[in-house]
Amino acid sequence: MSSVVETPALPRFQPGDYKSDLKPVWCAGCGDFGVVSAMYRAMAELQLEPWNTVVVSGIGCSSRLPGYVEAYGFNSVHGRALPIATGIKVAKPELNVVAVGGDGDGLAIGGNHFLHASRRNLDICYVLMDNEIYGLTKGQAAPTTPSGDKTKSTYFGNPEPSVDPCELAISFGATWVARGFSGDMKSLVDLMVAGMSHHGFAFLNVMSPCVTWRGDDQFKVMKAKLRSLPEGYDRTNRAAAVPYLREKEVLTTGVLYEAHEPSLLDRLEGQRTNAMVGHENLTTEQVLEVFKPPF
Ligand SMILES: Cc1ncc(C[n+]2csc(CCOP(=O)(O)OP(=O)(O)O)c2C)c(N)n1
Ligand code: SF4
Repeated sequence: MSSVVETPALPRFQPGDYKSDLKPVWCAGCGDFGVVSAMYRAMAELQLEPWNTVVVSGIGCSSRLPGYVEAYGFNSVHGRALPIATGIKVAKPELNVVAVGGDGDGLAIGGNHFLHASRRNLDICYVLMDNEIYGLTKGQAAPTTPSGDKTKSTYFGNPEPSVDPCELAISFGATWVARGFSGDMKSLVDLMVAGMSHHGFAFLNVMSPCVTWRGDDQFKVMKAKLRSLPEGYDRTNRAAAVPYLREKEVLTTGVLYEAHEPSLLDRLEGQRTNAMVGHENLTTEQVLEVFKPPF
């Protein structure tokens, strides 16, 4: 009897299949290269179909990322990645929706949308590429620029207190919140896979150095501040992350918070189902008559 050795089937998509024909124009050494590479690997791990996936961004160096991914993409308007991602998810819930952008895009002009996207808890994975500066417009202070830091717009040192994006996401109602580093590929891929698989709004804050406007040692500075969560950390406790996020000079990485709650679409579907009890066999015209506003 001849023995047939079966070769295991290769996955349908390899990381390289998600690489578009567009060559990134980021500066050599920009942390965003690590983020897009991690995204190719995470997409391959999840075997996401490019034709069922959309990557949406605002404006900024980091917001160029959708152009480098072989999927649907939308490099939209400054600060508007999340409302556009929300519209896409509501109109086409079957799509995998990933939103990306910078700390300026997402926390300054787009800060209001971050609040509402977090609390609506739609199935969107939001990757915030945090270089603590406005890169594209040449180095002005952003909401994550540490207080006291000199930038092009804060010559005597940043007079404003900075915000922690993860603390904001947790208090706004995001149901999965994590922090990674663009220089730690393995952990970043794992975080992206987990965030993209999460049911609900997943927020991933990726520390991603800007070598041009934050100094070419920002990589080292960020790396020196990274700390992992301790063994036994309870990520289901909403308040547990806060002390770690408020530690000065420390950037805590890993999954800080995770909860399993209905998304906005689940809640709407629940309302629709309840409202239809007793009206199951009606025609569309009859449904419109039953639910006519009483004025
Ligand atoms: C309505 C509007 N306001 C301001 C700008 C100018 N602008 C473009 S990108 C940007 C900030 C980009 O910073 P960030 O989102 O942190 O991305 P990075 O370039 O650092 O990746 C600003 C202020 C704009 N394009 N549109
Ligand atoms: S300016 Fe900064 S954020 Fe923009 S591409 Fe260059 S290194 Fe990256």
